[in-house]
Amino acid sequence: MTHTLATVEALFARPFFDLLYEAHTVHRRHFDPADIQVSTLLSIKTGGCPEDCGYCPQSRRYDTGVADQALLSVDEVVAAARRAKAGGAGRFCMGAAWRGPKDRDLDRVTEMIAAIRDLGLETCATLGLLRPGQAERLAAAGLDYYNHNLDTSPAFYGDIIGTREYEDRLATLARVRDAGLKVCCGGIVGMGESRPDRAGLIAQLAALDPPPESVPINLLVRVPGTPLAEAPSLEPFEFVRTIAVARICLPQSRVRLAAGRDGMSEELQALCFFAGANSLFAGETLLTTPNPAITADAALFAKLGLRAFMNGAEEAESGDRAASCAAGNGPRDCA
Ligand code: SAM
Ligand code: DTB
Ligand code: SF4
Repeated sequence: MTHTLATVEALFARPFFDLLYEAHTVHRRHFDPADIQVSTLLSIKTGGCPEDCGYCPQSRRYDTGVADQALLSVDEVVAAARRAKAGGAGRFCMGAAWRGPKDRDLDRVTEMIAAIRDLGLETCATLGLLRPGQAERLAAAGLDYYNHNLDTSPAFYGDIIGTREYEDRLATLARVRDAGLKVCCGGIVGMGESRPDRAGLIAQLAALDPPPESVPINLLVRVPGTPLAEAPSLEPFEFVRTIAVARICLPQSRVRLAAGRDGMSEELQALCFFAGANSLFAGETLLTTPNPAITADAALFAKLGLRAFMNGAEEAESGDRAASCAAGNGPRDCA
């Protein structure tokens, strides 16, 4: 189904319970609502980034107190991936504070990817803009997902970022797709954007062909020292609406309740899961900012009857893939 800016705005405008009911109905048609995909993040290269993204504590233009850290060693990253697996994660996501990687950087990152895959984890990387040939190198190393966010609507984008264009992001996403990687692409809300901007972001995501397999919806983490440190807080029901609209417009994608969970009540997170979020980042730090404790997430899962979704790599190990596909909650390549 085609979603224009106008149809997405119309979804946002629906009465709250009508919207939630439709989103939850769509959700159940495509997923088991008890399954939550769990990723763990690690910042493999931190701070000192030349870009000017107004939300980001890792830009060297802002004084945020984030300590710079050069690219970690393969051993350090593999040790973190082992801990993530022991903590219940199915996917390990590596983030780097680069405008984009140098070919030399990819020598080490590709080694990391191969080693983490060998642990039976899915792999994801978010390294910035990719040049021709770089996505192919990541795919050859066995990378499953590449994360690159559109962040916001085309109209609001220039208010937040000056050092890269919307079109640059779309070009990287096309390279990722053409290399055969799965796409993780979403955005951030709560940056002072309008509702039409939130609708514009979702319309752009839904227009990607094919749509991204994974869609992180981040609630801005307001970091002191960044230009968005004092952004007005987003009304919580508006955040739930954003998740619900994303679910309706991207019915087969995993919609991730991404950054911003640390400040959310259990009740708000539960509403987000009901509205169609079925993925999250687990672990006490995102890239540089806090995230709920694993014990807190485990308690919430128990209260709500949720469980960590078994990913493709684990299914291959345990032989449960066919059963999961038959139940209609397997990976998208089940068919
Ligand atoms: N440097 C690479 C890039 O920008 O593509 C990869 C890392 S970057 C930190 C990954 C994503 O994290 C950004 O695109 C943005 O969507 C998200 N992000 C960064 N700072 C955030 C914040 N303070 N709150 C919410 N999301 C944030
Ligand atoms: C995404 O959409 N959110 C994650 C991940 N992809 C890389 C990053 C959130 C970063 C939040 C700010 C920080 O911890 O530095
Ligand atoms: Fe750099 Fe990525 Fe942060 Fe932008 S979001 S400043 S590119 S690390």
